[in-house]
Amino acid sequence: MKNIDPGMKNIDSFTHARGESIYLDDMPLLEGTLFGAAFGSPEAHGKVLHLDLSEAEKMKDVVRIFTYKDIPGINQIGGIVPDELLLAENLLHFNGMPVAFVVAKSVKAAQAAIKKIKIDIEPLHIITDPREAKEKGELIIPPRTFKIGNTETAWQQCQHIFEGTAETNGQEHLYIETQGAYTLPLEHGTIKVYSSTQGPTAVQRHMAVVLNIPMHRLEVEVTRLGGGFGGKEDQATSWAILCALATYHLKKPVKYSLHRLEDMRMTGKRNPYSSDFKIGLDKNLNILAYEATFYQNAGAAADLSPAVLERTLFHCTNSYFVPNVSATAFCCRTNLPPNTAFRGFGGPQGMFVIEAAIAKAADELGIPAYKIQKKNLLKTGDEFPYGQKAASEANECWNKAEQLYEIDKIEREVAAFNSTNILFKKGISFMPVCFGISFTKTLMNQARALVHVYTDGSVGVSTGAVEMGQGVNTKMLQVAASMFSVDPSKVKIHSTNTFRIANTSPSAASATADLNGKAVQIACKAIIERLKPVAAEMLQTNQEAIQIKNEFVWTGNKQTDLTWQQLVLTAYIKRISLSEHAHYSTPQINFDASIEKGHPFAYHVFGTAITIVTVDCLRGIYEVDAVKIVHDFGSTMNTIIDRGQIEGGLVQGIGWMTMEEIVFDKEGTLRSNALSTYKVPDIYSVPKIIDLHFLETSKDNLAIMRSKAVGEPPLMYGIGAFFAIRNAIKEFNPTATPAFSAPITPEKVLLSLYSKSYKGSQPESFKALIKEHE
Ligand code: LUZ
Ligand code: MOS
Repeated sequence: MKNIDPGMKNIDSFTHARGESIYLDDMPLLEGTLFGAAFGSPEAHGKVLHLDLSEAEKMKDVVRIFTYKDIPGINQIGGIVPDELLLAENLLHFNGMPVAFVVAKSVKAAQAAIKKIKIDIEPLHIITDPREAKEKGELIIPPRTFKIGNTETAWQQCQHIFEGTAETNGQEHLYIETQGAYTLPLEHGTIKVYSSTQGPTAVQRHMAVVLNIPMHRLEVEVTRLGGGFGGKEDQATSWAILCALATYHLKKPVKYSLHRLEDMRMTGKRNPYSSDFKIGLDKNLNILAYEATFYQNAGAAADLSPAVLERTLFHCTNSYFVPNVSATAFCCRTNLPPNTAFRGFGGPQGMFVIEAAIAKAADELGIPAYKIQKKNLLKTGDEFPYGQKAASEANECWNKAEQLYEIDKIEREVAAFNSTNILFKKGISFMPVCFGISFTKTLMNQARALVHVYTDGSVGVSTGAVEMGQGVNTKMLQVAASMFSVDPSKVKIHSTNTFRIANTSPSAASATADLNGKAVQIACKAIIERLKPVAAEMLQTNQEAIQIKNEFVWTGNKQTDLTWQQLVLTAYIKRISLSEHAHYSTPQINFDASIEKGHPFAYHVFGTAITIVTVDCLRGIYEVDAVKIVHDFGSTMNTIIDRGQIEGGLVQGIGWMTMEEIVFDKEGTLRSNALSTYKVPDIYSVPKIIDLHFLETSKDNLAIMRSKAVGEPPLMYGIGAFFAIRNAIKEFNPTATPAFSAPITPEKVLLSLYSKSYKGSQPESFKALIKEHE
């Protein structure tokens, strides 16, 4: 073993910058490749009366159009609940639901044929609102409740009780690379699948069912994705199976890479939630009781929503200890595209609601929210509503942030600014985050790695991890290089392939580096243990004295002349195996859903963000001046990658909270269906300052090389922007009570600034403006 270099660059950075990295759309195509396009339902809910493909089939270069009737196996792709068809049969459940798959000799011909498909539909009632779905009994799974203590009796001890509602909208994944797949026919009925998926095994498993082909004949291969963010954890599957269905029938390579507009219309997004809360505090601001009811908008099928819902419950108290909690969540079926995993996976939606409850209490009590937040932070040993106990203190990051960033000074400066400015107001917020690491479904917490040492001393590593820009391949390379103590250039991370690594969990839940990295460690260790006796024999010493360091064999603390490469070659000549396939499963985790208690997480990641914003009170627009973060990394193995995850997650969270506004009309048609109508953060909306302190903690943890998972937790720092903007609005209009409705777009800000109850000291010109507005 040697120490890793935490300053190592992402191994893809140069090829990315030069445009040489290979994505699905960069693959050279085989001769005879055909191109697919899906025809999606034009209505959100209805019965198919007649589907007329005749005109489309006659179009030039159209080869064939497939419908559910062409499926040789079972028309079913539901992962958790079997409620999702690959291709619609008689009922249409959302606008964009795939009905037919056109295959043609060019992309243009396929797209042209789509326009010639005719469909008669008998309309059915369309539901877009999760509360309406719940009223009508449209629940995908029975409701779930997490409980600790007894809220019923606790209310009586509360000095203050506040209630309210909170809404969070969905979010487009907007991966730079859209969904897509390329399938090739191989011999003996085998199909090779190139898919832009986070879950190669999910693609393989469902494809096996739909095509009625055993999994061992479906080779799913992934080099890298241009982003996933959860959108390709489950929803890459259908596009790959559609291509494979055509390959199955036509024995030809088939490619489909979705147009951005198709991707936005036909794929699911972050689940919107509508929630009710009730919070009770004693006179010292201790939160004694909390109740929440979550109405999750699942869309038209379960997809991953039941698991997302579970994570909402796991994170419903964020970083706070609350002794009496009762939280219930409803998984509501609506006529929107099935919503799905999105960075944070329901956690952010749950956390937003308790932050809203605390803000509401602060409003009513006339105190800053941070007084309540700080008072109630988790301490070591505090029990979460699901039974696990906190293993560290949430106030470690919080206190460090207060000191390091000189919160007193920030507050003085903001107060001075606000007292001297009328049209611009600043707001501050604290956002503590506590996020559980592990798939909440215990069985998914397993991974495998296949490590080969070649006779020239170079090393090849395969795992179940999918590189999607998050840098997992770099981390896997660091692990293998440090285990063998060889130069990083000696290690190559291979593509993810279901023939090399079987039964993978998706790259998700922030757990990919932990799970796959530990499997790499185990594999490398096994090979080293086989090399040591070889070295001992060559050096005429005992194997306990042998160490491999910097590509040399050492005995005791002395370097010998025996090189790594000589050792490897000798082992080969002696017919010792230089390959290992290893398995890792996270120890100590369990969860019993029948009582909703257990120890589901390997560990928690903590952090605190201080956000400072400026609101332009004439226009309702705002800027994020600074986000100052203290984040608990355990001990980071790669500062560049981890910083990238923190900054990217933060900005994505700010986008969700402030500007990304998904609009479906009452007919279930997506109105924000292009980048012209859906605003994502650009370089101008990034905070002007992002300060990041790497809090290094010495406690043992189950993370890879003690470097804690970093993919999802920082997204939730973005929630701070919502509350900072809200606080700035209140500086301008102290009686304003901006709704807990995210995103807090400039339109909503403007309406709050000049809400009817405005009593601020405004200039004369404003009085006229306000009058007009009323
Ligand atoms: N996916 C999943 C996830 O299947 N289970 C999880 O717990 C999870 N958590 C975060 C992101 N994706
Ligand atoms: Mo994700 S939301 O970890 O695929």
